[in-house]
Amino acid sequence: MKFLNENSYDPIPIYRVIDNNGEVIDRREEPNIENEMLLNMYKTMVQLNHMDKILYESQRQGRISFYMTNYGEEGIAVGSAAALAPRDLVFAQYREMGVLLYRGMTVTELINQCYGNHEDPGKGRQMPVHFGSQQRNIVTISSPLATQMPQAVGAAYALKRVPDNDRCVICYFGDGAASEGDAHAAFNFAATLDCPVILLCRNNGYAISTPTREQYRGDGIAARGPSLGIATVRVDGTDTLAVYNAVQRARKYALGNNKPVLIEAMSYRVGHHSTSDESSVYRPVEEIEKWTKDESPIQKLRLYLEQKGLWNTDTDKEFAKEARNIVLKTMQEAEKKKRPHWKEMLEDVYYDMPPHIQKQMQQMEKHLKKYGEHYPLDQHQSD
Ligand SMILES: Cc1ncc(C[n+]2csc(CCOP(=O)(O)OP(=O)(O)O)c2C)c(N)n1
Ligand SMILES: [Mg+2]
Repeated sequence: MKFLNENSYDPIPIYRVIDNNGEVIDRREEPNIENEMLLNMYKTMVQLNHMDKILYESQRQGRISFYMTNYGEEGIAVGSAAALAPRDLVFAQYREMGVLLYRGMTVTELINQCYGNHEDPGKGRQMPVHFGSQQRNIVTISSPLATQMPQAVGAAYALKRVPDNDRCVICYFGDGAASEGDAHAAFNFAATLDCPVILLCRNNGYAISTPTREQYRGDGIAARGPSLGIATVRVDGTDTLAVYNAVQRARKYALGNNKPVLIEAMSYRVGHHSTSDESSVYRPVEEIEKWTKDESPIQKLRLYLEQKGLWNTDTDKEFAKEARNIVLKTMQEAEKKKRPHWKEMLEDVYYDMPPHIQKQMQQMEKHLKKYGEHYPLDQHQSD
């Protein structure tokens, strides 16, 4: 008799396409992506980076209430989005703004959401970065961790039942979210119901202050896949081309076989968890420096593009300026836009407003007629 443990197996290797200098490790694995698309991927990552810098600062200045940066994980969002079809359904966690940008959400739309002004499709009823877009097949983000996971699997099951289905589902989640009960339920439903879903774990080393060494035992999230009968790969999440290949092949496999795929993308959360966190309290700065200096996904893709003769220092500087200016200009515009009408807070929950909400609306109306001067109504849209 012999007990098996994680040392009974070799660790699952990390799939890579380029090294830290942007050099292709094995030419056979270099994806065949057109130059224009490669540049678009890189530019989206740079745009995301400038949005992060400015929106983070704008929270510090009290202009928005909350923000979460994507530093270090730009390649996961953009590499995966580029490998999907726009019709594929996205269930995200909250650190995947690059997917939305790549899907064509404009800087204006994203910033309007963060400001919660009247042009925000959520009408200011969600926290910043809780985006959604029906038009782009992106389901609105939920704050409670792992909410999206059983939902994504259920949606994939529904798609499978559509005749001649050509859409898959991608579900993004963090290493911390993977500890939720819902994550385990989602994995097992995906496997046993044979759902065409890509379960993409962003393993960035932390769940707020909890490092992954305290989050799980065994060989990470990837090791759970084979045990449940899910095709699995572990990739370098700072290597945009490796993420691209993994998701492209996962999509083909998921749709071709009506089966799930688990991808564990290894990366590092370079920024604080959110604007409500101060990570220097629980991790050494040297760790952050290492990942910023050697493992930046933006830098790796830039070096690859430079080697292909598609990009250089001048184009980089010029684009960075453009990317920064568009964020600054959009922010100024977003700030001037009025907040939603107060009535919006009671609308859209039910298709037809039930009597008890109608009553609250009338009470509020009466209240504001009498005491309106005590509220900043001039900042909101009016009738
Ligand atoms: C059910 C639930 N518990 C706790 C939280 C608080 N919370 C928000 S984000 C987070 C960490 C999640 O870490 P991870 O899934 O690794 O994602 P990352 O932030 O690293 O991208 C926690 C504990 C929550 N939102 N929902
Ligand atoms: Mg994490």
